[in-house]
Amino acid sequence: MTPTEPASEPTIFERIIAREIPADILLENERLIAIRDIAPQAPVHLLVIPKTAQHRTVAELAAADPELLTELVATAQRLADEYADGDFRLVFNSGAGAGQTVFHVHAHVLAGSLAEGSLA
Ligand code: DGP
Repeated sequence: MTPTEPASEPTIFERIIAREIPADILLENERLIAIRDIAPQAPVHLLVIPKTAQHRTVAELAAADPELLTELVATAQRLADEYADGDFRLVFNSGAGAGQTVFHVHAHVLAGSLAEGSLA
């Protein structure tokens, strides 16, 4: 970002990470946080969120920090083991046209039957 560009507003996830907004936090370490989705589309609907706000989409994360993406996937499995029977869907919405509403990369971890018409 150049000095003339305005700083973008923090996303809702940055505000959750900063504890400015409450959330049901299930797991947190230096690089990731996992919370329950506020509008669950399945009996288990969790979000795994890298703490860095640098990456908007999963492709950006994969290109910049593949180890963090690998850690995110392993974390999704751990959560599915703990909060479901170990089976889960992992959904990354990439771009507004695909339903992404928060432009801070995050994975939806879904277990159990999805709500009608939903892929998170
Ligand atoms: P996406 O549409 O892929 O960008 O997913 C964003 C998700 O974030 C969506 O499923 C709803 C969830 N969400 C939005 N605001 C909040 C919030 O304040 N708290 C929690 N826990 N989840 C939120």
